[in-house]
Amino acid sequence: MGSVIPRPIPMPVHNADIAAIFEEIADLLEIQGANPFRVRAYRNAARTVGEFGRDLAALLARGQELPKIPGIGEDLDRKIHEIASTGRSAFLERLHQELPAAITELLHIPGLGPKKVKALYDQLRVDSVEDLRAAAQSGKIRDLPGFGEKTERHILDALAVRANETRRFRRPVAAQYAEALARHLRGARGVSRVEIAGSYRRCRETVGDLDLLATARDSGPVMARFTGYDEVAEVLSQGETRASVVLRCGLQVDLRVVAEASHGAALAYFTGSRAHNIVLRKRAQARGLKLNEYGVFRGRGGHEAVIAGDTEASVYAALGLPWIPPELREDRGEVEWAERGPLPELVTRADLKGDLHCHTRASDGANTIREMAEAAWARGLAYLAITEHSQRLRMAHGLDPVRLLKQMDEIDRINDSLQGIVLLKGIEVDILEDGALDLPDDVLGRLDLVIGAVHGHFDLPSARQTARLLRAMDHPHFTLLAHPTTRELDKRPPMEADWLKVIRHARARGCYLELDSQPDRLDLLDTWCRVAREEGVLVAIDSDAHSVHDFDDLEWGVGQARRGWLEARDVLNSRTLVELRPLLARTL
Ligand code: DGT
Ligand code: CA
Ligand code: CA
Repeated sequence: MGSVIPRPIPMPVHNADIAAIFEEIADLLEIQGANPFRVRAYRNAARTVGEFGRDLAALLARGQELPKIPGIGEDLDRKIHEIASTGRSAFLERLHQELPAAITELLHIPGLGPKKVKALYDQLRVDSVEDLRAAAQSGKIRDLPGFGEKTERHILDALAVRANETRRFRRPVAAQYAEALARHLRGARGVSRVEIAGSYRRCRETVGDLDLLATARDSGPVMARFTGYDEVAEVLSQGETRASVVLRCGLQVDLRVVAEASHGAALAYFTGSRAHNIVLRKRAQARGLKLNEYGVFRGRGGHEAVIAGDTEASVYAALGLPWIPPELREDRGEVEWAERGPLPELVTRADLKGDLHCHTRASDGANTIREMAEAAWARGLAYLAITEHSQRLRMAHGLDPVRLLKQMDEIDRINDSLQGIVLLKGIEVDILEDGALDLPDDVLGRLDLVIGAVHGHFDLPSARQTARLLRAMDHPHFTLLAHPTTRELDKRPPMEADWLKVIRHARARGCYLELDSQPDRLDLLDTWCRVAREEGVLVAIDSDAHSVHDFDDLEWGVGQARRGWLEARDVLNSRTLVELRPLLARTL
């Protein structure tokens, strides 16, 4: 037998890794005081690549060309190739030689932008979080020009919050790591199934860690393949049937290996949530049964007999329940509901017939109207509303009445030559501080739909914020409230308002609420989706696409809608265009 020399496997690189490198380049360039357009190009590229639906490195590895991505010119394209094949960027390494690497971490501290970081570095030689804490504690920061005592206190507060925070990963980012690792494990000898359980399977917007479940005759080969995975930075623990690792990106992954007979019970257990599991376990106990990750058992001591466990459905059936979709397993009444009658038939991506919110080059999008229409059509959509920003949003090239009327003519012309998809004329009009809309009535009245959105004054007192939203909806042409709470993950909390009142007002005025599918928004939140459903207000699951690739984000919106118990009939854009038109016509 000849000796086997293991072939080095190239380190897998994911879009998130490429995005992180671009983001870091942007940060360092900004600290160096580089041209703002150059900095912006890297930031935009980071966002586009990070949220791009397909794994770029995997495409290249298969010898395919990179798809044309808006905003990615020749130079960035070359850098993507370099990072995808080597995991590194020579340009970033050069920047690192010019500036300490730990300095980028300072930028992630709320309140510290590149200017402040540069000042701290230039004047106090602060180049790490530890230095920053020491400088703030010893009162040196307050004396720097542009800082002051208040800033110093904010820095100390932010550092305290940071110490208590554990990092969570957004769903699309977690998806790339999870799917690649699951695929890798499926190649292990004797493995029949690998599933991703935990909060990921419940479609939470972020995950704390990944929980993988493998079903195998023998745990050895799959365990070895797991701990030996190229992206593993550290093995935290390793036993015969369980192991935990941390990937290079900082994401923790737990693996459990079970036998075929326990597959369903283990999948239910590791899907959670914890609170749902507790409800199930109590229910089992009340029926004289025992439930754990190996199965459902009757009897005690030496006379235990397994009555279920190979499938999830068998576990739920043993407890007198129908199978409950993972998205509902949050102990929000799903078990009682399942006991009394049928659970909702949750909406799927295939139910979406169109999309009511997107941007083109006319405002801050990257593609033309026609490109957006064709991309939406290619993803199975039959209608698409073009909804640019309105004039107040100058940064986003918002449209004034003249430009909007011109665009409406353009849409008519394009519609004449489009097949398979119809464009609707809309606008994402700004809701001003007092609830007035940013464009005149006679212009809004000519559109197929009017989406209203808050883009400023997020922190009004709750009563004023509520009044502002109600007033906007009172407008005769108002159709849909975009990303209602305006929260952005890691950036902005939901606005304070009386949301039940807002939802009931939407019902009374015949308007609708949006669930924006952008992975950092996913707004309306799941719990409010459910209230909207109960109050009889339809929710539109929109992409808010700014480029042709963003239509893929609808998947994340659908996940959130499912967590909100929405069925197809609760969703505005599950209607065909013929069904939709009368719903958009406001008669109030
Ligand atoms: P995460 O990771 O914070 O996004 O949330 P999960 O739900 O993925 O939580 P995780 O990873 O701690 O555990 C995965 C599942 O395993 C969890 O949803 C339920 C189950 N589980 C883990 N530990 C316990 C436990 O001590 N009791 C019960 N009942 N279930 C547990
Ligand atoms: Ca987890
Ligand atoms: Ca876990």
